[in-house]
Amino acid sequence: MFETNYDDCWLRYERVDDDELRTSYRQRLSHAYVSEGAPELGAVRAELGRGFEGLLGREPHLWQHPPRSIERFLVIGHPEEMRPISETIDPDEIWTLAEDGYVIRTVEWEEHECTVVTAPSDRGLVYGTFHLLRLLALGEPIDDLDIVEEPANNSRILNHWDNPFRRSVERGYAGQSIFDWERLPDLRERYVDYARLLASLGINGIVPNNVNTGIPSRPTANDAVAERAGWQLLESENLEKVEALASVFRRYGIRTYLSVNYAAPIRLGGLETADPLDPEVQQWWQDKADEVYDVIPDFGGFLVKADSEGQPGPYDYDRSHAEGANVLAEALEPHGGRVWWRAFVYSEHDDRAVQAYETFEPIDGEFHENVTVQIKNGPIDFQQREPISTLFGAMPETDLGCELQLTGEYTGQGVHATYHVPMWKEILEFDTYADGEGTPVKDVLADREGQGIAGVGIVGEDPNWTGNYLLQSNLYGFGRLCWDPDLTAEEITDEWVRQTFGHDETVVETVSDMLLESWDACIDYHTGGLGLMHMMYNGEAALENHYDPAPEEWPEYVGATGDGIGVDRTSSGSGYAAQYRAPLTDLYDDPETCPEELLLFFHHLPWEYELPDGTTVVQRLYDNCFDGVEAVRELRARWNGLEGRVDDRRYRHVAERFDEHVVQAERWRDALCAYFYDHSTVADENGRVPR
Ligand code: GCV
Repeated sequence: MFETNYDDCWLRYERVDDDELRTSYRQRLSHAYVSEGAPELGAVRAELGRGFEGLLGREPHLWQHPPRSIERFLVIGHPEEMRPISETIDPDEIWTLAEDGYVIRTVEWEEHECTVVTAPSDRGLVYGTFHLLRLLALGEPIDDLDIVEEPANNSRILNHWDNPFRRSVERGYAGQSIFDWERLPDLRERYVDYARLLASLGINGIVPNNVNTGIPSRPTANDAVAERAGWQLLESENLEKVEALASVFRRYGIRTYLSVNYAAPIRLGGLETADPLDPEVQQWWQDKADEVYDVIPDFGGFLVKADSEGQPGPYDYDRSHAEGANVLAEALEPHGGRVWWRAFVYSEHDDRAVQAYETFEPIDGEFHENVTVQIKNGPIDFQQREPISTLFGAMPETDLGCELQLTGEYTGQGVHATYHVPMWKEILEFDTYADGEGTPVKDVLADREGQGIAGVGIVGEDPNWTGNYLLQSNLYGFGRLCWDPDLTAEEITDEWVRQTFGHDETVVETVSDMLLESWDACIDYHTGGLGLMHMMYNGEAALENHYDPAPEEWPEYVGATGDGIGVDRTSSGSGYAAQYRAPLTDLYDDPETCPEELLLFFHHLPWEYELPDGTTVVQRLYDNCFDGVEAVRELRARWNGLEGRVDDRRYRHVAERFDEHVVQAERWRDALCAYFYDHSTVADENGRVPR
C-alpha cells in the first residue's frame, strides 16, 4: 500500500545523544519481558521496537519469561500474570487505580533490578509504555522511577469534522480527510500512525465523522455543505467499514463513536417521523444499536448535533433536548454506549450568547444517565477569546463535557501558528462557583464518570498532519491537558518542543516562547483585545472562509454605533451576565470590575470611555491591533533566527507560513482600525490610522 512520506510529529524517537543516559537506558531496557495476548500488547511491543530502535539504536530483546541471566530488565504486564510484578507491588494498588491508570516503578526482584510498567487494563499498559518512551525522548533519568498516573478526565475524545466519502473536512486546513471511506475496510498505515499519536497522549475515543451529518433543510449552493454525507455511516453496508477503522484504534485503547443524524429513522429506516416519543422510532434506534454492537462490540456511542444550523432535532416534533437525547441513550444503554449531545444551539434569539443556557439549564436532571451534554468552551463559537460558558456552572445534575477546538477556524486556520494551550488553561482553570468558590471547570468535568473533554480535530492528509508543523503542538497539548489539566502550559510546551525539535536549548527556548506568546498576538490583531469578536468574513454561502476580516458583516456581534462600541450583555442588557453564579454576575455587570479583556463583550461603552490607565477604549483598540502585528513580526523574526538549527524542510515551511501570517495580521489590523475610525471618527493619537 503506497503512503506518502508524512511526519512523525512528537514520536520521532531521535537517538539519545547523551552517552551516559543512553548507556543507562540500554542497561535497564534492552531486555524486555512483555505480556502477550491482548491486541493492545501487540501495540506495546511494536512501539517498544520502534522507540528503542530510534532512541537507543537497537530493538529490545523480547522474552516470554523473566530473563534470569540478565541483571536488569523491563517488565510490562498485569500483576497477576508476572511474578516480578506480583512479588514486588501490592496488586491492590493496581486494581484500585482508575481503569486507564498505570504505574511505572523501579523494583528489586530476586537478584534483579526491574523497570516495571503495570496497569489494571490493557489500555493502561499502552499509556504506560508511551510514558516510558516519553521519559527517554525527554532525556529523563530512569534509575529510580516511581510514577503513578490516573487521567483526570474519564473521556478524552477527538471529534473529526470530516465528511465521509467526499474526504473534505469542515473547518479543516490540513488537506483532505485521512479517512478513506471509499476504500475501507482496506486499511492505511496512516490510521495506525494516527492511533499511535493519539494513544501516546491518552486519547481514548474518536468520532471520525462530522457533526453535520446531512445537508441542512435549507441547503445552500456551497459544495462543502452538499458534501455532508455522514448520516450514511449507520447504513448496514457501511458498518463493516466502521469496524475496520475501529479495529485499528482498538489496539491503541481508543473506542470509536459516530456522529448520527437525528432524522436517521426517516432517512435510513423509511419511517415517517423521528419523533423521540414514537414507539416505532424508539424501536428503530434500539434495533440499530443492536446491529451496530453486533459488528463493533466496543462501540463508544453517538455524537449528535441537533436543532442547530439546519440539522434536524427533537424541536421538529416539539420535544425537548432531553427527550431527544434519551431515546438514543436508552438504545445504547444495554451495550454500555453513551450519547454525547451537543449544546451548540442558537436561532432566532437577539443575543446568541444566552441561548444555550436558556435551552439546557431548565432541563438539568432530565437526561438519561448515559447522556453527556457537550458544551463549547464559550457561548459564541470558538472565538479568539470568549468568556467561559455559563452552562458549566449551571447543570449539576447532568454529565457535562467540554468541547474545545484544535483546528484554528478563527485563530488563523492552518497558517497562523496560534497555540491554543494557554487559552485552554484559562478555560479549565476558570472558577464557575458551581459549588462555591474554588470549582474550576476542570473539577466540574473531572467530577463524574460520564464526563470529559472533546476536541475538534485538526489533522488532514498534509504530510505534516496539521497544515503547519508548529500546530502539531495543539494536538499534543490537547491530549496532555485532557489527561492532566494541572500541567502548566509551560510544561506541556517544553515537552512538545523537545520531542519534536530536539534538545538544542536555543531552539527549545525560542519555540516555547513563540508558542506561549502567539495567542495574545492573535487576540490583538483579530479583535483589538477588549472582548470584541466574530468580525470575520462570512459571505452568502454557509461555509465561507472565516479567515479574512469583515466586521461590518456582524453589527449585532460588535455593537459599533456613532456613540460607542460593544454589546450590552449585562443583567439589564441581554442578560448573559446574569446566567453566571454569584459573584461572577456582579463582576461582569460592572464595567469598572469587568476584566478588560472581556469589557466589550459585556458592555456597550462610549468610544472615549476611559480605562483605568487613562487610555480611551478606541485608542486601546487601535494600540492593541498595532501591537498584535508587531508581535507577529517578532515571532517571525525569532523563527527566522533558527535557520540552520531546525532541519531545512520544517524551517522553510514554517518561515513561509509566517510570511503569510504577517500579511494577514496587517490585513486584520487595517480593516479593524478603519472600521473603528469610521464609526467613532476619533483619530488615532499616533497618527497610524488613515482618516
Ligand atoms: C460543524 C460553527 C462552524 C461550523 C460548525 C459549527 C458547529 O458554526 O462554523 O462549521 O459545524 O460551528 O460547531 O456545529
